[in-house]
Formats: sequence, structure tokens, C-alpha cells
Amino acid sequence: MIEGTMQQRVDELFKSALSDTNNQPGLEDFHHLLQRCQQQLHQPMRVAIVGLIKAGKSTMMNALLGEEVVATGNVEATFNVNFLRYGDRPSLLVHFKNGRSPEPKPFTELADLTLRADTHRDYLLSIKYIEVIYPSPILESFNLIDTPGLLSYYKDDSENTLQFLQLHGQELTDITQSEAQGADAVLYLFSHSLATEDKQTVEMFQGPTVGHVTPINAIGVLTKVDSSWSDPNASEPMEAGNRICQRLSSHPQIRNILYTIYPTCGFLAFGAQTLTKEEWEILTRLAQLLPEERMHKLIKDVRRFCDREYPDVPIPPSQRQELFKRLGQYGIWLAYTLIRSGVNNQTQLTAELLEHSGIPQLRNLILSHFGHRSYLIKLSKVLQEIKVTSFRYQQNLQVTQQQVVNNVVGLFEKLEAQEHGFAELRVLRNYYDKKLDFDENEVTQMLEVTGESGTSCSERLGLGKLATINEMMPVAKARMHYWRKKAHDDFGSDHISITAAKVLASSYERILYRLQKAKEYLYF
Ligand SMILES: Nc1nc2c(ncn2[C@@H]2O[C@H](COP(=O)(O)OP(=O)(O)O)[C@@H](O)[C@H]2O)c(=O)[nH]1
Ligand SMILES: [Mg+2]
Repeated sequence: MIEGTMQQRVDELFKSALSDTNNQPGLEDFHHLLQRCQQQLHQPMRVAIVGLIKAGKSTMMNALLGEEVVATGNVEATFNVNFLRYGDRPSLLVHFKNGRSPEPKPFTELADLTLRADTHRDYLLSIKYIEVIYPSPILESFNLIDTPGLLSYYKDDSENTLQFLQLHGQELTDITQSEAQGADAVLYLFSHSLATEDKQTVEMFQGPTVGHVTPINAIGVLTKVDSSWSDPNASEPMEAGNRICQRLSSHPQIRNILYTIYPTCGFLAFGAQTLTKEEWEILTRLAQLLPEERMHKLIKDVRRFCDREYPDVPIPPSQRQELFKRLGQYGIWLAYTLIRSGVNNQTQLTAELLEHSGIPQLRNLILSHFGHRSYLIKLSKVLQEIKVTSFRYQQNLQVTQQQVVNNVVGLFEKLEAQEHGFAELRVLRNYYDKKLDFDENEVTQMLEVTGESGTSCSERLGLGKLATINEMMPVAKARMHYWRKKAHDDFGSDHISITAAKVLASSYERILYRLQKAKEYLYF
């Protein structure tokens, strides 16, 4: 059925539910819940960035935005949740734990509001979250939530940090879990050095659950893939990262909760996008004046690269240190080799470094996997919340009010059972649970028709954005027949695969119906 009409049906349902619960004593909370849920459906999808403290969440947030917006690097600096949403002009809105009205603040105060300072400690502790309004393109599609992170212990951390974690670690974990549970989708960040055993990382995902995490609404992100790089002769960090991701993704306990795991280097992506003219010039001088063998030797050892004066190195140590802070060991080496192999302007260097960071690919993945199904993902989240919360309310209500709540919940449950989009989501869920007996070709068709590459008819048919109706019709017909046949092949397949085949046949039938209608409008 047409997505737009589903939205209309959902809007109608909310309208009648809101009118049934309006001005009803005892149902105020339920009414407000419905109001909030209805509003959420009209807002961009909320994607929370979660993971251990120091996993690189804030750096990744800045890398996705392409600018330094949130504070990084300091455990004490990321005490508060930052809720980022689109707006023409940067500004802040501080929300408080005790529910008093949110307070507007100039954007320039963000660092002060997230830095732990003893002078206004009570004020900082009273903050629930900070709404950051910012004009970044990715925020037009998603609201992004930067969380403080889940507790873990770092042997190599400063005493200050350890003390802070002892005092507040559990609180940060609770805040992070609650944000993850409230979000529509989750980016789960973690780092995994070559020395870490897979078992340790896999166990991390078996800990306290981070929201309702399924492969439909959760993507794993391996961060800091550059951090264990120090040898120009070793393989590229992204290649090593890819190998780790493939290994981890094939683990059944991870496959059950994450769509995929993607390797990234957020730090490099952030440095690349904010590269200054001076940094470009320093890198160019290094590339032009320092022979490869010499650079090779220097970059292998951070201290050697940063600390000393050398007669043959054209850049003073202070500038080398600054460069290291901005791009890291691998980033500097990569920029050096790129310039030596012909990159001759700053824009091109930024683009090439970015390409090596995995961030543009991650952006596209977020858009295709979450973005194209965002309405359905938001709707399932909202329906789940209505069901769970109404069950809690029920206990304190009188019989007549209970009936009103039951009626409303019943109508939403009916919607979930009848809407074809939800049937498609169940097929996807079964696919990620490895319950479908489909070959490679069938899997491609299943992902396409459920919106992986886009939501238009031609994208659902795997024909890109620009196919004509006459090109689409035969494909839709052939696939509808194919899946109908599979749906009737009782002996060739199991029950779950047959049910899935029926759903997909119906998806193609719906596309065909839309194409026929479009043709009628256009030509008759
Ligand atoms: N080498 C490297 N360091 C990173 C990367 N991402 C983050 N870091 C560093 O890890 C530390 C913690 O990062 P941050 O983003 O604040 O972590 P958060 O606590 O998860 O928000 C900082 O010192 C970052 O500079 C990365 O991709 N590569
Ligand atoms: Mg942070």
C-alpha cells in the first residue's frame, strides 16, 4: 500500500485517540503520551550514539557533522547528553531534570555547559540534556544524540578521571542506557585493537541491553581503526578494520543485534574536514622536501616525529606536534603519501582523507538503512511505547477509563497487524535472524523491495531512481509471479520462508498497482 496513505491512516488514528482521551479525568498522562508520540512521528528520526566512555562517540558526532560542535577527549567534558537537531542558526536550549521550563543559551556556551566546573557545579548537575540547534545537512534527516557513555575502567587513565568515574560512572551508564532506549535507532560504537580478543568485544554486547536493539535499528561502528597503526609497511588500517568487522559480524551473538559493523576513523575524518590552509601548507612542505625513507623513519615513532629539531626537517617541532594532534600518525602519513602521489590542492586532499576514514560510507549507510525506513522504524517504536506505558497506567484507572485505553491500544494493535509495512519489517527481522531460506538473488530482491536502496517504485525494483513506467512494469510483474510461485511451493521451503514469500509477492503486487494507476493518470 502507498506509504503516504499509511501516514494518513496513522494520523487519523491519532486524531481519534486524542479526541477520545481529551479532557478525561485520570487519562491526562495517557493523552500527553499520545500527543508526544504523534509529534515524534513528524520529527526526524532520533539516532543515539552509544558505546563505552571514550569509545570515540563525540569525535564521531563531529565527524558526521563535519565541524567541531560537541566537546571531545575529556571524560569530565561529556557529562551531559547533547541532543542535536537542525535549525538555521546555532543555539542551545538547556533542559532540566526537575522539569522547569527549558532555558535558551547562546551556542558559544556549549563548552561551559558540558565542562565540569566547581563554580557552577549544582547548575550543571541539574541539567537533563542540552538541545543543540545547528545548521548541518545530516540533521535535516536525523536528530543525533551524543551520550556520555557506558562505564568501563581504563588502567592508563589519570587519577582525576578514575575518581570521576567512581563518583559518576554508574550515573553516566544509566543516562546512556535511557537515551538509547528512548531513541528510534542506535549507532553502537566500540574500539577493538588487534590485540583485543574477539571474545571480549562480543561479551560487551551481552551486557545490560542498550535499548531495543535489533539489526533493523542498530548499526555497529568500529572506531579508532588508525590507533594501532604505526608502520607504513603494515597494511592500511581500514583493511585491518574490515577484517575485524567481518570476523565480528559473523558471530551469531552480534548478528542478532546489529545490522552490520563498519570500520571508521572519526578522528581522521574530523581533521580532514576542518583542515586549515596552514596545515595544508605544512603537509605540502613535508611531502616536497622530505624523502620518503626519512619520513618513513620519523613517523614510525611519535616522539621522534614530534619532539626534536632536525637540520633536514623543514618544520619546527611545535608545528609537528600540532599536526599530530589534528591528524594522528596515520593521518599525517596518508596525507604525505597522497600529496606525493599527485594530490595538489587542499579540497582534493580533504576529499581523499575523508574517503579513507570510512565516514562518507557510514553516512550513506545510516541514510539507506535507517533513513529510507525511518517512518516505519519510528512508528514501531511509538507503538511499542504506547503498549508498554498503557499497561502501566491501566492499574490505577477506573473501569470506564480502562476501556478507553483498551480501545485505543486495540486500534493501534490492529494497525500493526494490518499494515503491509510491518509485515515487511517482520520479514527483515526473520532474515537477520537467519530464518529465511532465500538464495543470494532473493535476498537482494527482498532488501530492495523493503526499501534498502530507496523508497520509490523504481528503487524498490532495483532499477535506480530514473526508470520509466514501461521499464518498471515488466520487472514488477515478473517478480510478483516469481514470489507467488515460491509462496505456493509448500514442499520446497519451510513455513517462515513461505510466509515471507507471500509478503514479498504482495509488496510487488502493490508496486504494480501503483504503476498501473500512474499509467492511467498519465495516459488515459
Ligand atoms: N586515534 C584515534 N583517536 C580517536 C578517534 N576517535 C576518538 N579518538 C580519541 O579518543 C578520545 C576519546 O574520544 P571522545 O570522542 O571524546 O570519546 P567519547 O567519550 O566516546 O565521546 C579522544 O582523545 C579522541 O581524540 C579515532 O578515530 N582515532
Ligand atoms: Mg563524548
